[in-house]
Amino acid sequence: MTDKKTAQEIMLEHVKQKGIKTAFDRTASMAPCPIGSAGSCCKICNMGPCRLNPKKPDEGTGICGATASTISARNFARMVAAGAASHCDHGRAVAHTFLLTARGEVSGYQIKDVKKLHSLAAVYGIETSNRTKEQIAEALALAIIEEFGAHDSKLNMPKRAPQPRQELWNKLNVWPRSIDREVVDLMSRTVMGTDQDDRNIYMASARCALANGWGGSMIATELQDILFGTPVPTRGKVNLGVIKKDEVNIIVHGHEPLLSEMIVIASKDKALVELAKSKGAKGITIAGVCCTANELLMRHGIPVAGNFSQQELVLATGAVEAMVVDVQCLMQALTEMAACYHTKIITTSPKAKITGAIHMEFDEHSALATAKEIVKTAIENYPRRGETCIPQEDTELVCGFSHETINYMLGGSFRGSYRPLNDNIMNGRILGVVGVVGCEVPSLNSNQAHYDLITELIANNILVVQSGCSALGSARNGLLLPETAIKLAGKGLAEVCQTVGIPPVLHAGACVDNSRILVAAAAMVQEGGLGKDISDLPVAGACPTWMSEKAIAIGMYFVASGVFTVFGPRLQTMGSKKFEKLLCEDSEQIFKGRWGVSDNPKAMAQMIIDHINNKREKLGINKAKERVLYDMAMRRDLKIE
Ligand code: MSK
Repeated sequence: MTDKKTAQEIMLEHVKQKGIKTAFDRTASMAPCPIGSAGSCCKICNMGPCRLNPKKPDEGTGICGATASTISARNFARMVAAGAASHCDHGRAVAHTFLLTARGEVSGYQIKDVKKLHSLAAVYGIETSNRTKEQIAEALALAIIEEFGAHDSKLNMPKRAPQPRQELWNKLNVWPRSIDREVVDLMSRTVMGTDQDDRNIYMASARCALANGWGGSMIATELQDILFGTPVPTRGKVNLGVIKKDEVNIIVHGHEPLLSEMIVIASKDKALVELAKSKGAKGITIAGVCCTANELLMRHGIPVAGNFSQQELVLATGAVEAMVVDVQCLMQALTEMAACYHTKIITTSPKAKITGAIHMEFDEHSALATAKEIVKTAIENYPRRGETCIPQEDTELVCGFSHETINYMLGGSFRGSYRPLNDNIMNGRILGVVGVVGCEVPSLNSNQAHYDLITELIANNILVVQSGCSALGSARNGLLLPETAIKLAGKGLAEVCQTVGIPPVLHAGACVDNSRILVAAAAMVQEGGLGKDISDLPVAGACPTWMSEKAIAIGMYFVASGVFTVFGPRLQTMGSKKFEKLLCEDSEQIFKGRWGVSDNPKAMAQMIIDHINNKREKLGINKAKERVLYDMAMRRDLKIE
């Protein structure tokens, strides 16, 4: 990072001069509730809310007698349930569109990745011979939709995990039965007077989180790949400079790419481009924010204007004709910011309306028509544009590292394989692999926290796989550009990355796509040489800063899959040392994976490095094998047996 003012800093000064407040100002003036942030406020009934003193962990109880540990566990569980619900509902929406596409009831969508369709059909035991791709897709869609509401079944996707992990889930009774059931179960058991045992609540949280990671999220990712294409390495650009001064700018924001994919198509419609020109614009630019941005970036190289923390700043450029939002991570303050300019905020989901926004509802049956209407609305708004302030800063990046791409890049097109990765971990050139996820929050050190952690990891020869807003922050910092990042990587990692042609920080997609990391971990185990379960691998998870409940659900499915996962700067559980011990210590005995917490990125990196070294020692690969160049004398000394 340089001393030059960043685009974000320029925009923050700009809005300050105009007297407009943003989330950065509100963060500075908002002192977090110390009781809530310790997870010690119980508001699940009306006798309280009962507030326990976080300075005296585990002392006192609520009116009903609930201990700090039970209160913390319930609050934690409800975050897991909400986070899982949102990602899984995303999966449901995609499955619904997938079914309509298979039946030919919608236009604009198609079955693009037939190879992936077949491999997913195999997971679900769907017959593929003598069937068209549409027939296979319909059978697959019906089987998947069934998994959301089944009463007493078992999800299919966890069968992709290594055998010992499956056995452990069975033994612990945490194999998810169905997606909706696990969310309902967790909400129901945490109502006043039901489950009062912290460990029992924690186990149910794990089952619900697994229904997300190895269920709803994985369904969303896989079906989106089949519909829109599995990502391959793609170049793109990130930062506020991607907004064009002389074009109609449409920002897509949220998570579900079902409509935004159609907006990309609509923006290329000749009649609409001509209409834009007739209004004095040179063309139409689509740019993204948050994970809708990640989805379009990965598949089409659509530029990214910003991540979660910058959504208001994107509007403050004054150059956005319309911001089209779908679901999740939308700040309510968007409409207030938009009102300072000509910008129209357009909501599109029946479950995500914002007071003051225009609502143009998405329906798969008329998706392209709605998309065209939205683009037209933006174009007609262009002449109303006033003064603009667009920082001229954008950074190039390479993204698109799906599990299939990593497999292909490492092993080649004829036989994709994780063998080179496993071999390089075994010979010590790569120490291990870490999935770095999370949200950048509107504070000035959030981006720095992600940067400090990642640069420390790659300097120590650890390959990083990233997703969500964390990945977009790294892109802004130039870490997704192979040329830049390789300079910061340790010698062994840099050597491997240069040979294979990958950056040391791999962008794997949106926050829903963390399921790709699970599939990659399972593939590493299957490749052999690094143990029999995910928990044997020299891998870890990290989330330097987080905002959404989804992050807690993700952390929980990483841990329940056997991954040491460190969160920062805090978990909302610190009001109970007992519950904290369950998460950060006892979890290891239960799942062979546990939580960690640190508010210091360097310390977080050290925890991870120690963990990875520990795993390497257990695997007997803790000594880096130096390459020895033999001279003639040494060759003569070689004994031939
Ligand atoms: S959008 S959940 S701020 S990663 Fe997925 Fe970004 Fe976090 Fe939302």
